Amino acid sequence: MSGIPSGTRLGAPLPSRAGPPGDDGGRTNQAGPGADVGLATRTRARPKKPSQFRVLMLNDDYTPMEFVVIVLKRFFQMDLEQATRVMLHVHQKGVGVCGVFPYEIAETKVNQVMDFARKHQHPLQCTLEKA
Ligand code: TYC
Repeated sequence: MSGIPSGTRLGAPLPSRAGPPGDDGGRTNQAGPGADVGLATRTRARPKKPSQFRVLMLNDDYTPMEFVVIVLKRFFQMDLEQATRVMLHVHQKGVGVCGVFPYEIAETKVNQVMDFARKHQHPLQCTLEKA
């Protein structure tokens, strides 16, 4: 383990871009050859790419297969074939990926699925995990 958070971009200089006075886009804090100290903490000229989250569907014994297919089509824009494949994967393996999204979108989808399942009185569970 390097101690550098995953997602930290090493080496590649940032494209130059106008910023506040004294902001050089982080270049002055870039370490020299062989030294990675400072790279993880340097000032960012631009916000980080939002981290991604997998939305997971969990199997249960009671939710009808047809309902899960409807959910996958409605909230994850899958066609019938894709939705059926993912539903069967979850049915057989216990868990499956519905999609990968920035946090707020992933969280919204989880809530939409859970609300929809509750409204139809099915115990279907959906959750998210960092990708
Ligand atoms: N196991 C359910 C059944 O046999 C079907 C099912 C599939 C339920 C996927 C949930 O995420 C799920 N009716």
